[in-house]
Amino acid sequence: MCAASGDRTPPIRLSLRSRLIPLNLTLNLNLLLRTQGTGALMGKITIKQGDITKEAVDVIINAANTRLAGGGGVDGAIHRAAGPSVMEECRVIGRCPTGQAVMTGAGRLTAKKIIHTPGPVWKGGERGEADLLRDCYVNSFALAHKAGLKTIAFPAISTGVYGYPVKEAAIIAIDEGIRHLPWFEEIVYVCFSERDLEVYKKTYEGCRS
Ligand code: AR6
Repeated sequence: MCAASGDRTPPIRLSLRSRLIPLNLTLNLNLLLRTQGTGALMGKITIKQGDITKEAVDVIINAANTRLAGGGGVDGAIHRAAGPSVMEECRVIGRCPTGQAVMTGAGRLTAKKIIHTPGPVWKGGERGEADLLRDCYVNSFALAHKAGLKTIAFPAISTGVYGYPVKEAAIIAIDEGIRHLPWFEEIVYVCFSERDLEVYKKTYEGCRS
């Protein structure tokens, strides 16, 4: 687990073998299973540079805004690539508070679904930004898990227009990825720039050691 990220238990419950138990307990159980040599529950984490709209995963995550109105950055790229059906679904849903997540179809994308999650705007770090960003990951993972989706790709939520420092955001993103790995076959972090890719790779190494 990533030491720099604190010890906050996510506000969700995930099922494992049809029982509902707190996430921290299921992770402990998974560690136990792994030490007993079954490792079957573990997925893999992939960090790459690229365009998330091209990812052949079950679900891609969109760094949306609370109005689900589309915009620039990855949000614009996803809506352009997916086509109008996704925006129509977003209009029906209406709004999504910061840190929460909603799911739509994926239109023309290879992915089956899109999860839209509005990240926090960075205001210096004292306005609950870290908790809200963590909520984006926790709620996206929970929604994907509930829908039976096994492969999931994230952009660097909040680190573009919303100004969240990439290193701090990467720690949260990867920490939550490691915590949720038992429920997914693959978790992909798609970095748009080479600089972000380096930050993510270093953060991942730091979290593992
Ligand atoms: N694939 C992967 N990552 C991308 C792509 C892409 N095609 N395009 C951009 N990025 P941002 P935010 C990266 O600004 O900070 C929108 O207008 C980008 O380089 O897209 O959460 C929404 O409507 C950066 O690393 O999202 C909201 O209003 C990361 O995606 C607002 O921006 C996130 O940058 C959300 O701002």
